[in-house]
Amino acid sequence: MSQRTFSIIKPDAVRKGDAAAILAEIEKAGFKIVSIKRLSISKAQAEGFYHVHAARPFFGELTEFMSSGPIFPMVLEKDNAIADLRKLMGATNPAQAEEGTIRKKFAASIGENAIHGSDAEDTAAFEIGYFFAGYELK
Ligand code: DGI
Repeated sequence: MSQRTFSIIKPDAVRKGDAAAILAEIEKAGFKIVSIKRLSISKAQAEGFYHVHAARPFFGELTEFMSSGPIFPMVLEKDNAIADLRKLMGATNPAQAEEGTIRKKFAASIGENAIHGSDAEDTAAFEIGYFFAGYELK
């Protein structure tokens, strides 16, 4: 069944000029890009997005990083999109990411790991709504 997920090309990848190469991997893997934009978010906006991680020791570092430069939030669609994007991304820590994954190719560290992807249907719905209005998702 066709499913939507939410992804972000993170500031490290945008800074390195890897955004288009990552988008190419995503399209090659069969995802349709439903909507995409380039913007910068404030630390407070990053804290709202990552609220589930608020108690984690890396929360400050994570939200500082995510507000450190432009990002590309996007909505992607394909059969099994949520699980398939997680597979394409690879492990959170690029040192543990499988060969051929986006994080293996483009991420430098567990903190600066190139790409975000929703981990479940409810988080995908929250995350899509955080960055996109309904009229942007036709
Ligand atoms: O769903 P993931 O992005 O693979 O990973 P997650 O939901 O466990 O964590 C969300 C993000 O938080 C992750 O992409 C990078 C950051 N993070 C996770 N663990 C660490 C971390 N950042 C730092 N600096 N150190 C960590 O141990």
